[in-house]
Amino acid sequence: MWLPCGCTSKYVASSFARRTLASYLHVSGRSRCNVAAFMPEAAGLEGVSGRAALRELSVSNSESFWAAVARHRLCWSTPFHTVQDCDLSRGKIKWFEGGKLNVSVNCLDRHVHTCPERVALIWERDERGSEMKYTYGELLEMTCRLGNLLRRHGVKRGDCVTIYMPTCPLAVASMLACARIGAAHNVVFAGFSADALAERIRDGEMLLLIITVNQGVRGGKVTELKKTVDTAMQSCPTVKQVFVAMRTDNPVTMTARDIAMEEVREQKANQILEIQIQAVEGEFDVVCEPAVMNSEDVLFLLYTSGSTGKPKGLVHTQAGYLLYAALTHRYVFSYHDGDVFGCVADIGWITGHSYVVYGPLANGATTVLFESTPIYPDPGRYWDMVERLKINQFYGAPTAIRLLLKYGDQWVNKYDRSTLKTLGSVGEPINTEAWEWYHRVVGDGRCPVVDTWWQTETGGICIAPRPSDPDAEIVPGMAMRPFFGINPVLMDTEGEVLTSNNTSGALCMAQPWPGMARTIHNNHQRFIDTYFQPYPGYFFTGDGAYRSEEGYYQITGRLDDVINVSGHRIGTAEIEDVVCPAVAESAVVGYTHSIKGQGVYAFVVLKKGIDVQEADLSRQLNGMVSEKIAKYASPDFIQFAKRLPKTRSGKIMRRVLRKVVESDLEGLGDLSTLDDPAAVQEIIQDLCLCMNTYF
Ligand code: 6R9
Repeated sequence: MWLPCGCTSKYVASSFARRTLASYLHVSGRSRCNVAAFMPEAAGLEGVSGRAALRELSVSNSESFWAAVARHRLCWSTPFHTVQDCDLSRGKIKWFEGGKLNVSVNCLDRHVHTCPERVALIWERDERGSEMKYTYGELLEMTCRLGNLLRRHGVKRGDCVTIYMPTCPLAVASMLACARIGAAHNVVFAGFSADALAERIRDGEMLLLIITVNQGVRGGKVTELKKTVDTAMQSCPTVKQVFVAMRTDNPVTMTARDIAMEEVREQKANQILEIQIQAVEGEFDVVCEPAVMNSEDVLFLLYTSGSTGKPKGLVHTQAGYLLYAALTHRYVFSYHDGDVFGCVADIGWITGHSYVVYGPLANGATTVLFESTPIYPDPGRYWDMVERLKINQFYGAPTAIRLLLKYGDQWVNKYDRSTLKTLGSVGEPINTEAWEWYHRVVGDGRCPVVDTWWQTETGGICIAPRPSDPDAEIVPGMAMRPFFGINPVLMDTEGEVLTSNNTSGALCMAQPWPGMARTIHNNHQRFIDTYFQPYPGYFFTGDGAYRSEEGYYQITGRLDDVINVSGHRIGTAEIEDVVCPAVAESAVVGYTHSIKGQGVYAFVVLKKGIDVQEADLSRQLNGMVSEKIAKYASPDFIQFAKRLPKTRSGKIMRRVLRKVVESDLEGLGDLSTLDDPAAVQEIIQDLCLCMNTYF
């Protein structure tokens, strides 16, 4: 049986609940008052008299904390018996075992139960002023229809469905439909090329079905998504069916494998009995029985770049992920019932998963689906949208803020932004100038700006200025404070924990939390090697951080070969792996870029005896990277070199190349391990020439 939200009725009243609640919570009357208003379930935790005490307890007694929150915020069909069973040294992470639930029920049915007419989604379509609203009732119906459709086409619990769609209601319903029937989803960013899509489909041999649209529309430009899928299919023999929805009116060529979603919708009307339509509570006539899922069953895979050429399919599971997304959404942004939450991320990234879809919907929020770009049709797009949709929390990326800052304040001031209460930033460090502009101009100096640090791997926000006391200071450009249950540590180069403040080191987490990824699809060893082996007993984030005198955290950037272009992670090795017959070897590094945060700089060594025009080859290489990966990964600079600086064992010294590109010749460091230090001098000379030809 599925229980309504709040979980105060049947569940808490059961004797099991009373028993387990007593064992997890130390109920105390003392601390009820002020904490209860902030977080109702925390009122029962012993010794919690204020927010600081709550934060402390969430780390020192994280089981009590997470048990209380999980009981209060999720609807369970069977309660969990074990809060956590984790061993970071082995990469073993399990939360809420024994518990059974369905994520789509938590995101939809329980809100439909209490307020079916509440708007769940506002689709801010690319065409300005043509937004569409969908209530929780409508989203549930769409999800159920899709769930039934997937089931009829043989998708079972444990299967995986690839979704290659722009941000739109059907994409959200597809994700939730998978969750409803117990299938995992694998959303692939619709900006990825056919090769990148195919690679992500092939990585999991269980992937058999794809949902896409005929064409995407973004910034007034049409992208041929269905054609890209067709190309990808040439190397994906396991895919049996492709569902195609229509975003534009332009027909596309359909093959025997393709099924038009519109036709399916019409067919369905004639098959009313077959798909078991029942009348439930009056107007909701479409029923798709939710699968009863274990807490640790897979909810989704999401591919992200690592420091090798092969992207990692990170796996998130049901209960822990949903709980963490919901709690962070509620407290970092101070989301309250009735607010309109505007996260402009694409659903193809983890930010879209956690703060466009799962977090807001679990909290019964109205969430915005942004299909366009910050400058289409003009640089006022975001703020016009804020005025029209009455957005209360706006969550975006520093790269867009930097871009808009350059267009000037008038594009912001034109629009009424008085509904805004909190501004968020994610994806990369936000520089002080952009932070201050965001705060002063966009937020009129009255909205807290939360710089949120987190990763695909962490599932949700781990470090952010809020929650904290309403008047607690916020330092520009700093993520600052760990979230509930998060215990960050900094490590020195010897692998020792740095205990003092005013220090920098490798950012690790000393404790597990429910939102963290559970494994890398098909490669648990890589999961262990990447995240748990570098600092045994700790989760290694791959980022460096500085801890200030006051104990606040500031992220300083990646420590591995991953670069961050406009908030999109890309492994340098992925770009280097794009092979061109004329190229003998290449090395890719990131450099500081005023809008994108980081740009891509490629050093290329040609094969002997090759006679090509460098400009032609540059164009060709750029085209190949766009085709094999995505446009954003294309190098900004390509420098042709005679040779690359290498160690005696033959490893390319990217550290040195990074310094050269950043013009930090003082910081080149120890060159004694180089096979031939003259190679660096050659590169420096050529770099000057190369830069001159570009500017
Ligand atoms: C959510 C997301 C994760 C990497 C992460 C870090 C960088 C994200 C940041 C930030 C500085 C912030 N990053 N947020 N760096 N300040 N507030 O972006 O996930 O795509 O997996 O990227 O992005 O380097 O390790 P993902």
